[in-house]
Amino acid sequence: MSTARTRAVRLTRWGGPPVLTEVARPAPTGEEVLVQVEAAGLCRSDLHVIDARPGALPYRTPFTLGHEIAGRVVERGPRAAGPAVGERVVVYGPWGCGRCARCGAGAENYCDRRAVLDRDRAGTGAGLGRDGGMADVVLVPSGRLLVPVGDLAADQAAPLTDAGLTAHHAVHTAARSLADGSNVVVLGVGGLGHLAVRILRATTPARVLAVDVREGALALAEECGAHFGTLLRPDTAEVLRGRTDGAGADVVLDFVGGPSSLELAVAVLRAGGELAVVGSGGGEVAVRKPGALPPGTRVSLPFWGTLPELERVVALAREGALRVETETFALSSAPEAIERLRAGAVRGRAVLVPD
Ligand code: FEH
Ligand code: ZN
Ligand code: ZN
Repeated sequence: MSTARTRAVRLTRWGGPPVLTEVARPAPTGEEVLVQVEAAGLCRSDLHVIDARPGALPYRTPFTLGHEIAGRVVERGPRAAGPAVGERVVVYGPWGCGRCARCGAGAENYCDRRAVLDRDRAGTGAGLGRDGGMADVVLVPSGRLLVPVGDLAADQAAPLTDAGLTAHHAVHTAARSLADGSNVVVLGVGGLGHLAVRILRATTPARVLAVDVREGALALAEECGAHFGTLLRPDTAEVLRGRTDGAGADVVLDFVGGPSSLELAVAVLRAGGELAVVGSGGGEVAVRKPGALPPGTRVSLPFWGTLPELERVVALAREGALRVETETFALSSAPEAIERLRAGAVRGRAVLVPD
């Protein structure tokens, strides 16, 4: 009996280019669920995976890329639970052990057994050592990892699982400092930053001040509801303090995480404020006393988000409170999309759609 073939964008060797190739269509067993992919978002972390040196990541090549997935359930293993065949879903991306206390609470992004999974090179999720969603189909280990999306458009749904969820988790982590009259600075208004602006305006009373190096990104920030936007320049800290009556930022959400964004964060933080470093841009900030960080600063390194938060993000989108700015590309144009993202030339989130 011939095995059906499907297409996938795969990393076949470390340091090599992703290639669109054919793979055997997987058949779900046990609790597994097979999802027909309708859209897969492209993330800066995909670039980190693609560019990783051999041995830098605890994954074995070859595997299919893509950890931001929306689609339709097409087949279920005999012990599968969750959404039925035919239901449209998004895939929760952090695949933990499924058994520890964190996973039991839906926080597989903080699985207690991550080190064991890494040691066993089991992969940390779709497109992250396990076959992902830049493909025609994706095999999901369990129905617990699926969230129904109803008739939400696929290009709107897929980015919710990473860009939306990560932005929501970062905002939620700093929620106690986002009271009425507070000021929040969003550094980087790309795939995650623009959704953070929308989530801040939809769920908090804080004044939102956005910073980016691109005029287009500031225009997007304004469309998403930012109260103020400014380009990153040597005097940006003074400009932001001027806009906050000298107090500075109660919260800084740094979606870049690079040297210059963190330098600005330290310069603009209010005493007793919060710094959430979300982006992995290679910057660092010394946490010491006395030091550059103002007294009382709380620093967090939020990572992805929890299943309950993903359900909340999907609900916000289905209520129309969270529209994602996307640029769609055909699956076969994945290399072009990857290079556009690398060049910072994508408005909002790049989303691949099987052609
Ligand atoms: C995923 C996997 C590894 C590192 C970072 C990420 C983020 O894209 C998740 O939001
Ligand atoms: Zn990501
Ligand atoms: Zn776990």
